Amino acid sequence: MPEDSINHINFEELNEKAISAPLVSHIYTADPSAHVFNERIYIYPSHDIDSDAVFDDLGSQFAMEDYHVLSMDRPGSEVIDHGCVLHINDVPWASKQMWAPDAAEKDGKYYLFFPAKNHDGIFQIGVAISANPEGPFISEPNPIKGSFSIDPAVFKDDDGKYYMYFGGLWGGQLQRWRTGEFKADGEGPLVHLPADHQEALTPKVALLSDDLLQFAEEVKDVVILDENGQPLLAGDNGRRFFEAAWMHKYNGKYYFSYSTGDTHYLCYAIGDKPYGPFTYAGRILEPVVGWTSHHSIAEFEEKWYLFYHDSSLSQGVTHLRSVKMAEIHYDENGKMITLEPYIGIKILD
Ligand code: FUB
Repeated sequence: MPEDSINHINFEELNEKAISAPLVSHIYTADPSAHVFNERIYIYPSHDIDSDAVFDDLGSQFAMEDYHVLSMDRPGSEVIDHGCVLHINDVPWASKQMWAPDAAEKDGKYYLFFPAKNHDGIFQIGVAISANPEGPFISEPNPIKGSFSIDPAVFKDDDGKYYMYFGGLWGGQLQRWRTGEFKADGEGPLVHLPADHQEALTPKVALLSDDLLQFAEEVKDVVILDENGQPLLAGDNGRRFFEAAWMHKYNGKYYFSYSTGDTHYLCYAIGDKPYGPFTYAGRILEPVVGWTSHHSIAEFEEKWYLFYHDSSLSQGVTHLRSVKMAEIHYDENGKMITLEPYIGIKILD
């Protein structure tokens, strides 16, 4: 969302029309990854803070230093903040910017997956472990070998296999890995991006090892196709992947969802296998207040919920966001009904 349009928003009216309120307001939280563990809803968000970092298109202002875990008995019940569960000072390999995390459970242990910049300024993805879903988590000494970029989302399939989806453009550095090696040359978010007529950069996926601490295979491309079976193009900004990957399964189909970044939509694409390909299927959420849009999807007692964020509590400050949740619905063909975050108010035309 253009920064100058924030001046035109009446936040009192916007909050009245919002389909949901921030789940917590004592801290800023974003990028919610929700899971149901032991019949309780756990949310693993980023913990947004104000900082002296410059405001730029590489997201330097997202200078987060730790993670909190939120949980609740059920939708609408009291939300507990379990406090700081992992701090960057306790992650030997990381230097700054603890961005969107996710979590998974296996054999009674809980794994927090998180991106951060290493000491060379390159994003990688790490793992931290706890005996409890609410942490605290102890970090592994090194990041996942061969990991890069941001926004890990770990999906457990019905056969017990775990896959990590990840990647993000601009500040998330995915474009710098086009050749398989990190290209450090050039400055700014647009360096190394494909031209508009070329195929869009793809998010990534890898099967995880049995202990969930490493990739068990080479990283693969997640291809998103258009209605003609062709890969989406880089210039298709309203539909192509930007960041915030998520996977859920509905009626036996794989739903890969993501943010389109600079066009501010949450979209999804449907496939028959965890690796895809996926065919673009539509929008989940229209633009929210704030530049970023990021989400997860989880089922609780046979209802489906979208966990997302906006910057309404901070009155539009891009890097001070608040986690929210709203019920989602599917039509009889499995199409997700697009949510408007504020009834009758469009943030973008
Ligand atoms: O929170 C920092 C970054 O902003 C996330 O990693 C992106 O998905 C975007 O929400």
